[in-house]
Amino acid sequence: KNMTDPKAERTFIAIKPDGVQRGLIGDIIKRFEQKGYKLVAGKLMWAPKELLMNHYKDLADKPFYNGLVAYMASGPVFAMVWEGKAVVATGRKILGATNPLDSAPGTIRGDYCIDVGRNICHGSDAVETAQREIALWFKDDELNDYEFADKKWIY
Ligand code: RTP
Repeated sequence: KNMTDPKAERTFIAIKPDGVQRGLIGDIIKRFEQKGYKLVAGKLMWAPKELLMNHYKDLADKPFYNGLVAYMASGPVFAMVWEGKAVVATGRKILGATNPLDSAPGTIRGDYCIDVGRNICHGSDAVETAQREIALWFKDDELNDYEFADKKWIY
């Protein structure tokens, strides 16, 4: 696979336990799917604390870190990998600002939540972060290499 192809950029998107409990898996998948991005991997997973602590290790000194890990461990998460041109930055636009009171209407967080501690979804913040997070949450053989039947309708 040619990883220098901009259309092969990948991001890690997770539907947090509140998003799963509130029945938003389908809607969130729909938004990435209808945009034209390609689903490369997806699984429902009750994440171990060690995985979550590693995932959020850069936030370990924040006052909300323990609560964040407890929230993420409170139920299953729907973990996904999405692929396409500029999917990291665009994925975060689809999610909306971290604090749902700042997220624009039309974004996932803007449409569905209020509290930064219950903000429904996660998206990688940079291409390098995405690579780290994908490797943390998925085995190589869980990442599906395939092409859309006819990409000319998207690119
Ligand atoms: P995410 O990783 O979840 O996409 O969020 P982010 O990069 O936009 O935000 P970041 O600052 O990395 O925070 C990660 C998650 O921690 C929770 N948080 N709580 N003040 C608080 O209580 C607070 N601040 C952040 C949020 O769930 C946020 O998504």
